[in-house]
Amino acid sequence: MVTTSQAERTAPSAGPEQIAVRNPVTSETIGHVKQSSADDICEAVARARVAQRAWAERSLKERAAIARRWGDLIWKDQEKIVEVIRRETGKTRRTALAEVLATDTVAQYYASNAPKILSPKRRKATFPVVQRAKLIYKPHGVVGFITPWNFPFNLAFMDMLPALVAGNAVILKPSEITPYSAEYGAELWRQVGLPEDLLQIVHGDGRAGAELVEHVDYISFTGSTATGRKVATRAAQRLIPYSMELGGKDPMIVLKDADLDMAATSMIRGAFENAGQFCMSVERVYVEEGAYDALLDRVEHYIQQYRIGNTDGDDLYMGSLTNQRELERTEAHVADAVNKGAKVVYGGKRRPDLGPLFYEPTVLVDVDHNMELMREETFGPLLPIMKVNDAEEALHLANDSEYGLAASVFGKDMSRAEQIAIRIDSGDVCVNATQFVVATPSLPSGGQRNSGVGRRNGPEGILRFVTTQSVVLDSGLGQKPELTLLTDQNLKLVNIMRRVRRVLPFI
Ligand code: TXE
Repeated sequence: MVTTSQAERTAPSAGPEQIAVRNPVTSETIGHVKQSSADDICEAVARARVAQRAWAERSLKERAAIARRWGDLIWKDQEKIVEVIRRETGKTRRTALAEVLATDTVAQYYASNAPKILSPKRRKATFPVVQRAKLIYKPHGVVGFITPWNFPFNLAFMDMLPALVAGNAVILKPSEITPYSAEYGAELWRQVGLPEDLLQIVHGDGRAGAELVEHVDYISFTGSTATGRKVATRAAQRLIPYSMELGGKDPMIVLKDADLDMAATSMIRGAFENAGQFCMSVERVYVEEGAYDALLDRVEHYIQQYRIGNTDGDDLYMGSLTNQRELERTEAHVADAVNKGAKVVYGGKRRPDLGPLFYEPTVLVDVDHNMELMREETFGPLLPIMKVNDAEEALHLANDSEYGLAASVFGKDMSRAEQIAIRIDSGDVCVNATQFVVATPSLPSGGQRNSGVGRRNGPEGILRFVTTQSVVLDSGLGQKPELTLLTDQNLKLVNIMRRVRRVLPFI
């Protein structure tokens, strides 16, 4: 197990078990973390089990109060967090700040709502008066988190927050590409009084992630569909519950009555936020024929104003990509599309003058579903726009995907837009907005098909971290000791209850 103090930044000459962490803008090595061994992980889980018992004894209100304090602290410390995130991701100040603010909204939501969501619930007893039936919630124990590099602060903590409030201990394995945002956030948890060993971080590549799955009582994974499938397979073999937040290929549909300025700016924002390294990026756009030319005109107008750069300025919309593999995949998707007849109307090139991993925000037209960029997740700044005959064709194409994470529909007739939106096979959908489900902490967010299993946020996002215990309390009123349950008296009672419930179903 590697704690903050152990994960000190060591000299670049560190040994083979150390993983180098790089600043993607400067290529400079900013530190190393030690790859956790199987023994490290095993010991971390054992310590977490001890800490969890005492934590679960504390009241929900107390646990929620610590989450609130952590939210307040990250709000106060946002400048420093932004700096830590930027150093290992290369994103803009504003995008890094969005990670902090989004995490805070989740902290505030669960601090306020978890006590009610997890309070014991009364259920209907089979024999009212004689019996009481109730449901109580119990934490799983030790919950493991395996998280990616694209939002290294937000994705490390947004799911962990409800797990902790629910009474679990947590072990986090952040991406080996971006371990320091997680380390910094964990240090802030210690500052607000989270007990020792309740939140521990283990480091390393997939080997550490796979080892973690072997020991925990629940696994929450955010990352690629391919790795998610491996993790889910192992979790199923161990019969532990899990949730998977995986990739997406999110469609946007623009209806002919849409406000085209709003649609154009939203698709630019939605496609290029975090340089497109966002599972909920707008990845493909379908525009009704009647609006197509005017929409393209608006996109070309606004894209000229979309500033990218490598400075600290708050006037930038897009920074560097975080990893070389994504840059290469983005280029490969553009090359494949152009070979098959697509046209690049804006961007389409690397920007080595800004840094080794910069790529221009890129708009493509004349695209179709034979092209990789309309079917595979890109994780780079591409915006392919396709003309369709009508909304039905747009819907058909939107649903022609192995993914089903988020989607959006733009149109002034809100009820028509909503009718179309809810026919898209996705876990999240917005009308005249993009990515706003995940920014609404009261709503469960997550994917269908290859985009995942389970939901984060909302009551569903905390209920996944507890198991239920159902309790029946029988007063024994009017009962005699009997060797069978189906006595004549009980049979009469069943008969009466059946008739009563036909008339008064709420009893
Ligand atoms: O993900 P991986 P990568 C998508 C996106 C991206 C692709 C690959 O398309 O291009 O995934 O990204 C750990 N057992 N998304 O390679 O490999 C790993 O160390 C257990 C979508 O970064 O899935 C890291 O902590 N764990 C996405 C985490 O899994 C393993 C976010 C994610 O790594 C493991 C990121 C194993 N066998 C990428 N192998 C989203 N949904 O937001 C690796 N890991």
